[in-house]
Amino acid sequence: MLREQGWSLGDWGRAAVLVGLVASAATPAAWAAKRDFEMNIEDTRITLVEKQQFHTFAFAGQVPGPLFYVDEGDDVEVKVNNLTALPHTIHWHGMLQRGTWQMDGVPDVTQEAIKPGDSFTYSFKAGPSGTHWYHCHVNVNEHVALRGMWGPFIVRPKKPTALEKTVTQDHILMLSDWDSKWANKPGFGGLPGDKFDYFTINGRAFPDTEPIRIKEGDVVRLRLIGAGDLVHAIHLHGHAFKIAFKDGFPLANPIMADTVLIGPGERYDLIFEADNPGRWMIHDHVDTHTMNGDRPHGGLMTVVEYEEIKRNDTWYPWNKRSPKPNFYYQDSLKKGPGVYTNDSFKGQAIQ
Ligand SMILES: [Cu+2]
Repeated sequence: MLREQGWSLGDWGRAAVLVGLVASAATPAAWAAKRDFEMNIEDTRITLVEKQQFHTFAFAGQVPGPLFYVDEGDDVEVKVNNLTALPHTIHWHGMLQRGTWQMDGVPDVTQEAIKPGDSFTYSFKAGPSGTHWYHCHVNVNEHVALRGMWGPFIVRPKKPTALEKTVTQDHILMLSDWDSKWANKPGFGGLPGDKFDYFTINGRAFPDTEPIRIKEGDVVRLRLIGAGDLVHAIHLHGHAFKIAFKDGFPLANPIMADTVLIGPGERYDLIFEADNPGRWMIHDHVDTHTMNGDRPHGGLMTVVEYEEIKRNDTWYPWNKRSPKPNFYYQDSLKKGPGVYTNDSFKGQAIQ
Protein backbone atom coordinates (compact mmCIF):
# COMPACT_ATOMS: atom_id res chain seq x y z
CA MET A 1 0.00 0.00 0.00
CA LEU A 2 1.31 3.39 -0.93
CA ARG A 3 0.64 6.23 1.45
CA GLU A 4 0.43 9.92 0.79
CA GLN A 5 3.79 11.60 0.55
CA GLY A 6 4.74 14.94 2.01
CA TRP A 7 6.57 16.72 -0.75
CA SER A 8 5.35 19.04 -3.44
CA LEU A 9 6.61 19.30 -7.00
CA GLY A 10 8.46 22.43 -5.98
CA ASP A 11 10.73 20.37 -3.80
CA TRP A 12 12.12 18.60 -6.83
CA GLY A 13 13.39 21.90 -8.19
CA ARG A 14 15.65 22.39 -5.20
CA ALA A 15 16.47 18.72 -4.93
CA ALA A 16 16.25 19.39 -1.24
CA VAL A 17 14.81 16.04 -0.39
CA LEU A 18 14.00 12.92 -2.28
CA VAL A 19 11.38 10.87 -0.60
CA GLY A 20 10.49 7.37 -1.54
CA LEU A 21 8.00 5.38 0.40
CA VAL A 22 7.58 1.67 -0.08
CA ALA A 23 5.17 -0.34 1.95
CA SER A 24 5.54 -4.09 1.91
CA ALA A 25 2.69 -6.36 0.96
CA ALA A 26 2.99 -8.33 4.18
CA THR A 27 0.00 -10.06 5.67
CA PRO A 28 -1.89 -8.02 8.28
CA ALA A 29 -0.62 -10.28 11.07
CA ALA A 30 2.99 -9.45 10.25
CA TRP A 31 2.35 -5.93 8.97
CA ALA A 32 5.48 -3.82 9.03
CA ALA A 33 5.95 -1.20 6.38
CA LYS A 34 9.34 -0.58 4.80
CA ARG A 35 9.98 3.14 4.64
CA ASP A 36 12.80 4.48 2.47
CA PHE A 37 13.79 8.11 2.58
CA GLU A 38 16.62 10.20 1.15
CA MET A 39 17.60 13.46 2.78
CA ASN A 40 20.27 16.10 2.13
CA ILE A 41 22.12 18.21 4.69
CA GLU A 42 22.48 21.69 3.22
CA ASP A 43 23.90 25.08 4.19
CA THR A 44 20.73 27.09 4.65
CA ARG A 45 19.95 30.57 5.92
CA ILE A 46 16.83 30.74 8.07
CA THR A 47 15.14 33.72 9.71
CA LEU A 48 14.38 33.30 13.40
CA VAL A 49 12.35 36.50 13.72
CA GLU A 50 12.18 39.88 12.01
CA LYS A 51 15.65 40.45 10.51
CA GLN A 52 17.61 37.97 12.64
CA GLN A 53 18.99 35.33 10.32
CA PHE A 54 21.11 32.29 11.09
CA HIS A 55 23.41 30.04 9.06
CA THR A 56 22.25 26.45 9.61
CA PHE A 57 23.16 22.99 8.32
CA ALA A 58 19.57 22.14 7.61
CA PHE A 59 18.04 18.73 6.93
CA ALA A 60 16.35 19.07 3.53
CA GLY A 61 16.94 22.84 3.68
CA GLN A 62 14.49 23.44 6.50
CA VAL A 63 14.49 23.95 10.30
CA PRO A 64 12.99 21.89 11.88
CA GLY A 65 13.83 19.07 9.49
CA PRO A 66 11.22 16.91 7.77
CA LEU A 67 8.70 15.09 9.95
CA PHE A 68 9.20 11.33 10.06
CA TYR A 69 5.88 9.77 11.03
CA VAL A 70 6.06 5.99 11.10
CA ASP A 71 4.32 3.05 12.71
CA GLU A 72 5.86 1.11 15.59
CA GLY A 73 7.79 -1.81 14.11
CA ASP A 74 8.29 -0.24 10.67
CA ASP A 75 11.61 -0.84 8.95
CA VAL A 76 13.12 2.60 8.36
CA GLU A 77 15.92 3.27 5.89
CA VAL A 78 17.26 6.79 5.45
CA LYS A 79 20.04 7.74 3.04
CA VAL A 80 21.74 10.95 4.15
CA ASN A 81 23.78 13.07 1.72
CA ASN A 82 26.15 15.59 3.30
CA LEU A 83 26.32 18.64 1.02
CA THR A 84 28.02 20.86 3.61
CA ALA A 85 31.73 21.44 4.28
CA LEU A 86 31.71 19.79 7.73
CA PRO A 87 31.15 16.20 8.95
CA HIS A 88 27.82 15.10 10.41
CA THR A 89 25.84 12.06 11.58
CA ILE A 90 22.21 11.51 12.59
CA HIS A 91 21.27 10.13 15.97
CA TRP A 92 17.68 8.88 16.13
CA HIS A 93 16.90 10.06 19.65
CA GLY A 94 14.44 7.70 21.34
CA MET A 95 15.00 4.73 19.02
CA LEU A 96 16.42 1.85 21.05
CA GLN A 97 18.21 0.30 18.04
CA ARG A 98 17.91 -3.27 19.36
CA GLY A 99 20.40 -5.29 17.35
CA THR A 100 21.36 -2.25 15.24
CA TRP A 101 23.68 -0.28 17.52
CA GLN A 102 25.82 0.68 14.51
CA MET A 103 22.85 2.81 13.34
CA ASP A 104 22.86 4.99 16.47
CA GLY A 105 24.66 7.84 14.71
CA VAL A 106 27.49 8.66 17.10
CA PRO A 107 30.82 9.62 15.47
CA ASP A 108 33.85 7.53 16.47
CA VAL A 109 31.62 5.23 18.55
CA THR A 110 29.15 3.65 16.13
CA GLN A 111 30.40 5.02 12.78
CA GLU A 112 32.83 7.41 11.16
CA ALA A 113 31.20 10.79 10.67
CA ILE A 114 29.77 11.39 7.19
CA LYS A 115 32.39 13.48 5.43
CA PRO A 116 31.55 16.42 3.15
CA GLY A 117 30.25 15.04 -0.13
CA ASP A 118 29.69 11.55 1.31
CA SER A 119 26.51 9.64 2.07
CA PHE A 120 25.46 7.15 4.70
CA THR A 121 22.37 4.96 4.97
CA TYR A 122 20.70 4.38 8.32
CA SER A 123 18.57 1.28 8.65
CA PHE A 124 16.64 0.30 11.77
CA LYS A 125 13.28 -0.79 13.15
CA ALA A 126 11.11 1.99 14.62
CA GLY A 127 10.49 1.57 18.34
CA PRO A 128 9.41 2.23 20.95
CA SER A 129 6.39 4.37 20.03
CA GLY A 130 5.99 8.02 21.00
CA THR A 131 7.34 11.51 20.45
CA HIS A 132 10.99 11.27 19.44
CA TRP A 133 13.41 13.30 17.33
CA TYR A 134 16.60 13.12 15.35
CA HIS A 135 19.68 15.31 15.45
CA CYS A 136 23.31 15.49 14.41
CA HIS A 137 25.79 14.01 16.90
CA VAL A 138 28.97 15.74 15.65
CA ASN A 139 30.02 18.86 17.59
CA VAL A 140 26.57 18.95 19.15
CA ASN A 141 27.48 22.16 20.97
CA GLU A 142 27.44 23.88 17.59
CA HIS A 143 25.50 21.63 15.19
CA VAL A 144 22.50 20.99 17.45
CA ALA A 145 22.60 24.07 19.65
CA LEU A 146 23.22 26.61 16.86
CA ARG A 147 22.83 25.07 13.39
CA GLY A 148 19.30 23.73 13.44
CA MET A 149 20.26 20.09 12.91
CA TRP A 150 17.09 18.53 14.32
CA GLY A 151 13.65 17.33 13.35
CA PRO A 152 10.69 15.37 14.75
CA PHE A 153 10.43 11.57 14.62
CA ILE A 154 6.99 10.34 15.69
CA VAL A 155 6.27 6.63 16.09
CA ARG A 156 2.57 5.73 16.10
CA PRO A 157 1.83 3.08 18.75
CA LYS A 158 0.32 -0.31 18.00
CA LYS A 159 -1.77 0.08 21.15
CA PRO A 160 -2.65 3.74 21.77
CA THR A 161 -3.74 4.77 25.27
CA ALA A 162 -7.40 5.57 25.93
CA LEU A 163 -6.44 9.21 26.50
CA GLU A 164 -4.52 9.68 23.25
CA LYS A 165 -7.37 8.09 21.29
CA THR A 166 -9.52 11.11 22.25
CA VAL A 167 -7.10 13.64 20.68
CA THR A 168 -8.52 15.74 17.82
CA GLN A 169 -5.65 18.23 17.30
CA ASP A 170 -2.03 17.05 17.37
CA HIS A 171 0.88 19.53 17.34
CA ILE A 172 4.69 19.35 17.49
CA LEU A 173 6.67 22.13 19.23
CA MET A 174 10.46 21.92 19.04
CA LEU A 175 12.13 24.32 21.49
CA SER A 176 15.57 25.80 20.89
CA ASP A 177 17.97 28.62 21.71
CA TRP A 178 20.38 30.68 19.65
CA ASP A 179 23.33 33.02 20.23
CA SER A 180 23.28 35.65 17.49
CA LYS A 181 27.02 36.24 17.91
CA TRP A 182 27.60 33.04 15.90
CA ALA A 183 24.83 33.54 13.33
CA ASN A 184 27.19 33.94 10.37
CA LYS A 185 30.16 31.91 11.59
CA PRO A 186 29.50 28.30 10.57
CA GLY A 187 32.09 25.97 12.06
CA PHE A 188 32.38 28.08 15.20
CA GLY A 189 30.40 28.73 18.37
CA GLY A 190 28.58 26.78 21.00
CA LEU A 191 31.09 27.50 23.74
CA PRO A 192 30.58 27.26 27.50
CA GLY A 193 29.37 30.66 28.65
CA ASP A 194 27.68 31.60 25.36
CA LYS A 195 24.83 34.02 25.96
CA PHE A 196 21.71 32.81 24.18
CA ASP A 197 19.63 35.75 23.02
CA TYR A 198 16.99 34.20 20.70
CA PHE A 199 14.51 31.49 21.70
CA THR A 200 12.26 29.69 19.28
CA ILE A 201 9.38 27.29 18.72
CA ASN A 202 9.92 25.33 15.49
CA GLY A 203 12.74 27.71 14.57
CA ARG A 204 10.74 30.96 14.89
CA ALA A 205 10.39 33.50 17.71
CA PHE A 206 7.27 35.49 18.69
CA PRO A 207 5.62 37.26 16.96
CA ASP A 208 6.82 35.25 13.94
CA THR A 209 5.61 32.01 15.49
CA GLU A 210 2.09 30.95 14.55
CA PRO A 211 -1.11 30.65 16.59
CA ILE A 212 -2.16 27.15 17.59
CA ARG A 213 -5.68 27.20 16.14
CA ILE A 214 -8.31 25.07 17.86
CA LYS A 215 -12.05 25.08 18.49
CA GLU A 216 -14.18 24.42 21.54
CA GLY A 217 -14.54 20.69 22.14
CA ASP A 218 -11.16 19.76 20.70
CA VAL A 219 -8.81 17.56 22.66
CA VAL A 220 -5.41 19.06 22.00
CA ARG A 221 -2.07 17.29 22.15
CA LEU A 222 1.13 19.35 22.32
CA ARG A 223 4.29 17.34 21.74
CA LEU A 224 7.11 19.37 23.32
CA ILE A 225 10.65 18.48 22.25
CA GLY A 226 13.67 20.04 23.99
CA ALA A 227 15.95 20.46 20.97
CA GLY A 228 18.12 23.28 22.30
CA ASP A 229 20.66 23.94 25.02
CA LEU A 230 18.48 25.42 27.76
CA VAL A 231 15.71 24.42 30.15
CA HIS A 232 12.26 25.85 29.46
CA ALA A 233 9.26 26.22 31.81
CA ILE A 234 6.30 25.95 29.45
CA HIS A 235 3.14 27.55 30.83
CA LEU A 236 -0.32 27.50 29.25
CA HIS A 237 -2.92 30.11 30.20
CA GLY A 238 -6.62 29.38 30.70
CA HIS A 239 -6.33 25.59 30.91
CA ALA A 240 -4.93 22.76 32.97
CA PHE A 241 -3.26 20.03 30.96
CA LYS A 242 -2.34 16.44 31.60
CA ILE A 243 1.33 15.57 31.30
CA ALA A 244 0.55 12.31 29.54
CA PHE A 245 3.87 11.10 28.07
CA LYS A 246 7.52 11.50 29.07
CA ASP A 247 10.13 10.80 26.35
CA GLY A 248 7.42 8.98 24.40
CA PHE A 249 6.41 6.68 27.27
CA PRO A 250 2.82 6.90 28.55
CA LEU A 251 2.53 7.83 32.23
CA ALA A 252 0.35 5.41 34.18
CA ASN A 253 -1.05 8.40 36.09
CA PRO A 254 -0.92 11.58 33.99
CA ILE A 255 -0.06 14.67 36.04
CA MET A 256 -2.40 17.68 36.04
CA ALA A 257 -0.42 20.91 35.68
CA ASP A 258 -0.29 24.31 34.02
CA THR A 259 3.52 24.52 33.79
CA VAL A 260 6.05 21.88 32.81
CA LEU A 261 9.83 22.08 32.96
CA ILE A 262 11.54 20.56 29.92
CA GLY A 263 15.28 20.13 29.56
CA PRO A 264 17.55 19.38 26.59
CA GLY A 265 16.66 16.10 24.89
CA GLU A 266 13.43 15.62 26.84
CA ARG A 267 9.95 15.23 25.42
CA TYR A 268 6.64 15.85 27.16
CA ASP A 269 3.25 15.29 25.56
CA LEU A 270 0.58 17.54 27.06
CA ILE A 271 -3.12 16.84 26.47
CA PHE A 272 -5.91 19.28 27.35
CA GLU A 273 -9.57 19.86 26.64
CA ALA A 274 -10.47 22.97 24.70
CA ASP A 275 -13.19 24.14 27.08
CA ASN A 276 -12.47 27.85 27.48
CA PRO A 277 -12.78 29.87 24.25
CA GLY A 278 -10.40 32.80 24.09
CA ARG A 279 -6.88 33.78 23.11
CA TRP A 280 -4.43 32.17 25.50
CA MET A 281 -0.68 32.50 25.74
CA ILE A 282 1.58 29.50 25.85
CA HIS A 283 5.09 30.61 26.69
CA ASP A 284 8.38 29.92 28.42
CA HIS A 285 8.18 31.13 32.02
CA VAL A 286 11.94 31.63 32.12
CA ASP A 287 11.36 35.33 31.64
CA THR A 288 14.56 36.14 29.75
CA HIS A 289 13.51 33.57 27.13
CA THR A 290 10.73 35.95 26.03
CA MET A 291 13.24 38.35 24.46
CA ASN A 292 14.37 38.82 20.88
CA GLY A 293 17.90 40.05 21.54
CA ASP A 294 17.39 43.12 23.74
CA ARG A 295 13.72 43.56 22.78
CA PRO A 296 10.96 42.22 25.06
CA HIS A 297 7.67 40.45 24.19
CA GLY A 298 9.28 37.94 21.87
CA GLY A 299 11.08 34.66 22.10
CA LEU A 300 9.52 31.38 23.06
CA MET A 301 5.83 32.27 22.98
CA THR A 302 2.74 31.73 20.95
CA VAL A 303 -1.04 31.92 21.27
CA VAL A 304 -3.64 29.20 21.55
CA GLU A 305 -6.42 30.78 19.49
CA TYR A 306 -10.00 29.49 19.44
CA GLU A 307 -11.74 29.85 16.09
CA GLU A 308 -14.87 31.04 17.96
CA ILE A 309 -13.08 34.28 18.93
CA LYS A 310 -13.49 37.05 16.37
CA ARG A 311 -10.31 38.68 15.08
CA ASN A 312 -11.73 42.20 15.25
CA ASP A 313 -9.05 43.74 17.50
CA THR A 314 -6.85 45.93 15.36
CA TRP A 315 -3.96 45.58 17.79
CA TYR A 316 -3.83 41.79 17.54
CA PRO A 317 -0.63 41.08 15.59
CA TRP A 318 -1.97 38.06 13.71
CA ASN A 319 -4.76 40.09 12.11
CA LYS A 320 -2.17 41.39 9.68
CA ARG A 321 0.00 38.31 9.24
CA SER A 322 -0.28 35.67 6.60
CA PRO A 323 -0.62 32.20 8.10
CA LYS A 324 2.22 29.69 8.04
CA PRO A 325 0.46 26.48 7.06
CA ASN A 326 1.20 23.28 8.94
CA PHE A 327 3.52 25.18 11.34
CA TYR A 328 3.09 22.50 14.01
CA TYR A 329 2.95 19.65 11.46
CA GLN A 330 -0.67 19.34 12.55
CA ASP A 331 -1.93 18.75 8.99
CA SER A 332 0.77 16.15 8.30
CA LEU A 333 -0.05 14.26 11.49
CA LYS A 334 -3.69 14.06 10.37
CA LYS A 335 -2.63 12.35 7.13
CA GLY A 336 -1.02 9.38 8.85
CA PRO A 337 2.46 7.89 8.47
CA GLY A 338 4.80 9.32 5.85
CA VAL A 339 7.69 11.73 5.58
CA TYR A 340 6.73 15.36 5.33
CA THR A 341 8.73 18.38 4.29
CA ASN A 342 7.27 21.77 5.14
CA ASP A 343 7.46 25.00 3.17
CA SER A 344 6.88 27.02 6.36
CA PHE A 345 10.32 25.92 7.57
CA LYS A 346 12.30 26.32 4.35
CA GLY A 347 15.26 28.70 4.32
CA GLN A 348 17.45 30.04 1.52
CA ALA A 349 20.22 27.86 0.16
CA ILE A 350 23.74 29.20 0.82
CA GLN A 351 26.12 28.42 -2.04
CU1 LIG B 1 26.59 18.01 12.31
